[in-house]
Amino acid sequence: MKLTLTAALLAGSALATAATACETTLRSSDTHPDGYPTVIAVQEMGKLLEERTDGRLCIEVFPSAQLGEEKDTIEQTQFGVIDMLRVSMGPFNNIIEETQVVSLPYIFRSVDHMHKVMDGPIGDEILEAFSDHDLVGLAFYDGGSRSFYNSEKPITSMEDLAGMKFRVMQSDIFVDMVSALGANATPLPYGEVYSSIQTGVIDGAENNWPSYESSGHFEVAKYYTLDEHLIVPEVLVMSKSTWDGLSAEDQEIVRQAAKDSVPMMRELWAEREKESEAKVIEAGAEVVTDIDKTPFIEAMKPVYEKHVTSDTLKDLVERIQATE
Ligand code: BDP
Repeated sequence: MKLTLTAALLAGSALATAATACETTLRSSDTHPDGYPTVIAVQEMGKLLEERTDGRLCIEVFPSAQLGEEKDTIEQTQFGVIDMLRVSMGPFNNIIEETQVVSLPYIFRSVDHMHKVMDGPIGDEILEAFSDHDLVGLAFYDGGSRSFYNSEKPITSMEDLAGMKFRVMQSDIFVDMVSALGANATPLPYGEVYSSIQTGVIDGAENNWPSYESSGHFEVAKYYTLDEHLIVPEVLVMSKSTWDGLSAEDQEIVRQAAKDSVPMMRELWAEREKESEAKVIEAGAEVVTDIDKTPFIEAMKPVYEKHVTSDTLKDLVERIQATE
């Protein structure tokens, strides 16, 4: 039997939790359900923390948006009500300017390009930007690439999107991105997407394979078009007030444990992308893979013109594009 990395880690974590008694348990929020790569990665980071601090620090992950939708949990983490948060960079766009650069459509040529950028000095600068907003940026996780899906028809060209209504994450860039493609955007919390498609309030949304699958959106929106307009990394942050309560030594251990969870997360992600794709296709999703992205990329010029106006963003865009 082939035991996947996910299954192996889940089996291990059940044993580990049973034996734990921690001095301080950090509460970490995630919108995704148990077993999702981001949730497992933070649980694994918690195990590293527990080992490396001799039980001074552990992490408990609250999955499935138990602590709230992303926009609210960002605020709660800034206020120190939640200690840690794994979230998409998208919902940070209206708060932290530097995060906007990774939300620009087609800014990354590929996931490899995104890794190169986020693993280097540009990624460090973006993590650093969180510290002006009562947060500490710890690490970036994978979020694959995002594509459109809908309940109405297969989208085979940009023209097919005309007049359709899509949910986007709560960020002005995504609203303008959808408008530039000739469609209408409705910013909504993630948890409202399923019922909004089901009741016809929107025609569809956009996301990566694992989210499209785990949210069940494929059940109500079976047409998925691989236009891959966004590659938005995920970020793991800690509340500044929690951080300030840690010793310098523990801060360093936290930072390192977060970084050490990244390679494992990427492996889990790659595995899950394939599993999710296979699962939705098996369940009847119709996938359009043969799509000419050139018109989509060209249509994004006004989005860049409107949003990339400050020196900070212009410089980041230039350096990202120059990263080989
Ligand atoms: C998923 C991200 C999650 C976002 C969600 C969304 O992992 O953080 O909440 O998309 O579209 O891919 O809101």
